[in-house]
Amino acid sequence: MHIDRLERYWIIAVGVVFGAFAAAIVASVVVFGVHLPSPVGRIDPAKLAESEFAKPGLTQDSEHAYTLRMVAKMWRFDIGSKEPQPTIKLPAGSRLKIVATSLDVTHGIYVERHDVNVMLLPGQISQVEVLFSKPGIYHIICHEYCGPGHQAMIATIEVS
Ligand SMILES: [Cu+2]
Repeated sequence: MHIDRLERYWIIAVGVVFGAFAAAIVASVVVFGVHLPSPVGRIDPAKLAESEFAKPGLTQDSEHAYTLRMVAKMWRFDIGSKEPQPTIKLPAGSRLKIVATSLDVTHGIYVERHDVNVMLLPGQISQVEVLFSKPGIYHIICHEYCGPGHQAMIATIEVS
């Protein structure tokens, strides 16, 4: 079969580009450990009271590492406080592991000025880590429309 010279160059160029894309994907997974966000576990929303989410809140794991267990529900983030829009305080340089689930409908967490954007689905446990290197006020915001009180779903992280 005859292939024109210019056509052959284009075939080779396209092959090289696709090869580079494939190599970039493989390198990002193997070398840099990039992976798709995935649930860390499953949980029955009706049995949260018998689970690790029975007492949501902040725990300190080590000097600069904290875990925040959180239940999203219409329409607040439950982190163990009665406040409708709770606040937690962390020292600068803290690494916060957020372990969260939803009690009722699809919610989400977006951490202001940080690379965190996670969906919270009933029946699924989501986990994400975020480093608060600079002092400031950072809001955790529900980014999935979840009903008429959605805009009030805010928690605050005060980093000092
Ligand atoms: Cu919402």
